[in-house]
Amino acid sequence: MRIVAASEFELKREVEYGSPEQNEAVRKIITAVRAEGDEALLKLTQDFDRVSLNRGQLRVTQEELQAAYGQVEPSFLSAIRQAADNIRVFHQKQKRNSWMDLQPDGSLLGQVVRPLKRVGVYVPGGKAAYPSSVLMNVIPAQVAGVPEIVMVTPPATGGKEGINPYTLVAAAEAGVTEIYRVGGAQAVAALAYGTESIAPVDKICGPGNIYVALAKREVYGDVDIDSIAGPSEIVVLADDSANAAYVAADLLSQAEHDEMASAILITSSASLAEAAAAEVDRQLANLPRQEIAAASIQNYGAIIVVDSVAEGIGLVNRLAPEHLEIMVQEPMAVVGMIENAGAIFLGPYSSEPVGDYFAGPNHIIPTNGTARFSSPVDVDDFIKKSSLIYYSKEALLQNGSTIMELARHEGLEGHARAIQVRLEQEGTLEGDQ
Ligand code: HSO
Ligand code: ZN
Repeated sequence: MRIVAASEFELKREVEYGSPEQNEAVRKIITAVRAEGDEALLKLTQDFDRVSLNRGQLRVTQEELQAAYGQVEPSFLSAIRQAADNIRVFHQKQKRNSWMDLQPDGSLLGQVVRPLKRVGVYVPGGKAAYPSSVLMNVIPAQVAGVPEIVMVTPPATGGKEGINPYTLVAAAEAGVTEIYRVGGAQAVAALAYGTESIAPVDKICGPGNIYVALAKREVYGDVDIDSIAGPSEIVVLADDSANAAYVAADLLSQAEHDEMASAILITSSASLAEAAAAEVDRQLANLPRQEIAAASIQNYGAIIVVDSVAEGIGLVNRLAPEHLEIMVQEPMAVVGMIENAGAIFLGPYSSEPVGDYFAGPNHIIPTNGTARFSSPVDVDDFIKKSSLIYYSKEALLQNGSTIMELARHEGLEGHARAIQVRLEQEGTLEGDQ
């Protein structure tokens, strides 16, 4: 793994917007699904997934769900339940209450918080179908009170084996209410606009391939979408107290996600830099996903040596990483100075996978420097708020002329008169015409 001085380090950031051909293909798919509904879904599933389904097979049945429980190990079920409990408890803390404030003049102001009614969660097929990500997308929606949570996922290629049973069990445990066997841009179109079998949703979440990402961008505005995730990122900030084997293992834990994942160590210790670089090589040698992790380390990885932890903090804040691990003598003394990071892991025992799977905070976290202005997925992503305004007669009489003043400055006489008519009927119109 390359070791560089802070002054030499340049961050590579690549955001995928797709080729014109890919965008065009996605638009065609969306148009077909809008025009032909289920018929288009079945045809596109045949074309792309090589699976022929009839309309009745689009929805996964209760029996299939039951069968999936029979196909997973009891230890998996127990693990997913413990993780789901922790995630639920954490997200319950984020719930907001509606509120109302009674003013002395008898008026009331407030905010009504309501869950979205129907949410769609995309789950990719194949190896990228992470049960943990199903929990992370679905549980916040469920805690928010969303009554209908729909999952879509491509049918397994070849058709016969059906959907990954681990995905199905995670979905059921998290509280998904409907599951459809459809993937790609066509699934996003179905969720956005509805078909005979799939009712449209208010928001579409979850990761997918480039076609899914482009489709989400395309339907945004007609429905809400979550942000489009980039490859995983980890920054470890460490001093000479850190254990090189732990640092290397944690870097590799994210490098193995994707050839484009980025794993960066920032350290004030030249000896840790050397030791961690050697450890990365040693551990890479027998990592099952060696190829992916090695490519990530090669192209996007770096060990950056800084003069001090303070300089390292400055660099972290500029990178705004998705995940930050702080492995310095006193992590609690550093955390207050971190301005930009999606999730912060403190000390030697808070390895990133603790958060990826289990602790409770969400693992869907802003990437590509967007932690500068955005936050991990949470309950707020699945609610909406309505403002409440009740003005008493007294309040209107007292403030009416001020409102009219503002309206007339904007040249909106109709607005002013809506107030004026009340002031005229109800009493005083002091100092006004
Ligand atoms: N680290 C990934 C989440 C994940 N890890 C899923 C394992 N499974 C995204 O930040
Ligand atoms: Zn991960």
